[in-house]
Amino acid sequence: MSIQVERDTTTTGAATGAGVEHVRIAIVGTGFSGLGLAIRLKQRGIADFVVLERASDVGGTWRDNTYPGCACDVPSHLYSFSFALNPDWTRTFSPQPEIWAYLRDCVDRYGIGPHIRYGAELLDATWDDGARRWRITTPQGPLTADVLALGNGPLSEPSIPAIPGLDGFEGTLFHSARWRHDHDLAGKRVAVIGTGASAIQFVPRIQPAVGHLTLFQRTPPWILPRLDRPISDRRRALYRRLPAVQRLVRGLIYTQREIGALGLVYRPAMLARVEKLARKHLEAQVADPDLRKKLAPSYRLGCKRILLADDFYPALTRPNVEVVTDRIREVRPHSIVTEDGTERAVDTIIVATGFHVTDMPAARCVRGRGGQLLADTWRDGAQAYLGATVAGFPNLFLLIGPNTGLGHTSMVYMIESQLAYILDCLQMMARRGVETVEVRPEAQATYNDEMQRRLRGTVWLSGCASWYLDAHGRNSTLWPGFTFAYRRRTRRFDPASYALTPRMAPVGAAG
Ligand code: N01
Repeated sequence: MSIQVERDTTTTGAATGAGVEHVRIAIVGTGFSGLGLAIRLKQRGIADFVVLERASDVGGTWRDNTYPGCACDVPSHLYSFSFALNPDWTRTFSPQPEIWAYLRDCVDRYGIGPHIRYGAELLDATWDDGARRWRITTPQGPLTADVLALGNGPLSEPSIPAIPGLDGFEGTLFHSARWRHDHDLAGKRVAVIGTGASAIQFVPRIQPAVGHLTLFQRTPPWILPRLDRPISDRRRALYRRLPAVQRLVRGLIYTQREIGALGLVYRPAMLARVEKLARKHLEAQVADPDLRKKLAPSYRLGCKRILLADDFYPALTRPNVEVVTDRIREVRPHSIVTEDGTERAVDTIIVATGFHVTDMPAARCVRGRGGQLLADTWRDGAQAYLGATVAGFPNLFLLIGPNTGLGHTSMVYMIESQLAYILDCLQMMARRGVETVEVRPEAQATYNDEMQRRLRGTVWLSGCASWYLDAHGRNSTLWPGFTFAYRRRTRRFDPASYALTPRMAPVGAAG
């Protein structure tokens, strides 16, 4: 019997009859996620993929965040791919330029460069159910792909606060993730809005140069000593000669960090000891009781991201700094007015107000079966199965999808778990002649019920507001457990949770 199917049977990696290029896999983004997937594909001998990058260089958030003092708050040895350890980290917490250089080096080392399309921002990705492929649009033109992997990352779209009058500010205004290096801050009256992980890193760097710095703090963060130190030349030479030693150090750091999950997820009461440490840190660094009071958090440590800094509090004690805790009422062309009516003249405003995490903009350009927008599917909160696949969106993989974020250790570990899952799925598809995989709605629902049940009682739902929670107060961001538990669940692709469609025979094939 001959099976007639009306679909494009163009071989992968080639232009279709209509001149549209087709690839097996399209990856969005060149941060740790997108590059990690590209490297893993290459290592498996799969070369039929493209990586779509909106900018003109790789690196994702580590390319975009160039503010003074930008560095990782996860120890260097843990913040790299397990298959590409870097013996050359110069500090125990790597500065941004080193991480960015590491990612660029990975591109060269694994030959990813030819696969990357620069200036190729994802404008639209629509699942074509007839052709069983993704139709993708970027400024570089159309493209189709069997599989789409979104590695655009949760920390890629800066969030600008909705403060009345901000648009009409006539001085210089920028977000910390879009630092204006061309704007000289020397002697300027600078306002910084926000006291999150970004602000606490750049405030100590700009404080000595600016004329006056006003720090607008809505909620004080919990801050622990950072204890960053250089890694000696001898130590680095040892890691180069004996990678096993570095791997051992990495393992020890990993174990120590996992213990942190105990307090955050299972026994928030354990965090009381850490809170004591943080309070001592504040007391040791800030003598002025009024300032200390402003900086003391009144919610449970860990509810928001725990920050590490040795130089933030001291910077706030300098004579040219004022910490303002009154809410901002409005911004005027040359000033900021707080709720108590005080008007402060400023030349520059730096908003360090975080990112669109729970309302990922990329979700507004991905359409699944029936044209359903991912953003609409997630109207009541983002959810996915294993943070990786979404019902109604065949052959779509999310990297760092819902409930895969962490408050205690390296995201690279979670990313590598997801990569293993995706690769196992691709292998299964090739082996079994499967053309599409789509998670079953009931598997996704059961999984998300479990996530939300496990999140109850965690420190993240202990009463503070944070970017971990969506507009409905639901934590759609963090993984509620140990990272090795997530790895165990993603080690193998589980076809039973999916609807699988067999590959259609090409037109005219004998059956
Ligand atoms: O952003 P944030 P971030 N008016 O969302 C305040 C990662 N990261 O860029 O707490 C006034 O943490 C907001 O106040 P509140 C890391 O995962 C990693 O600093 O909401 N203030 C808060 O103080 C991190 O968590 C590294 O009350 C407003 C701040 O802005 C994530 O990126 C380094 C406001 C936002 O803090 C984001 O960090 C840097 C408003 N309307 C960043 N809106 C590493 O080292 C918000 N705020 C790996």
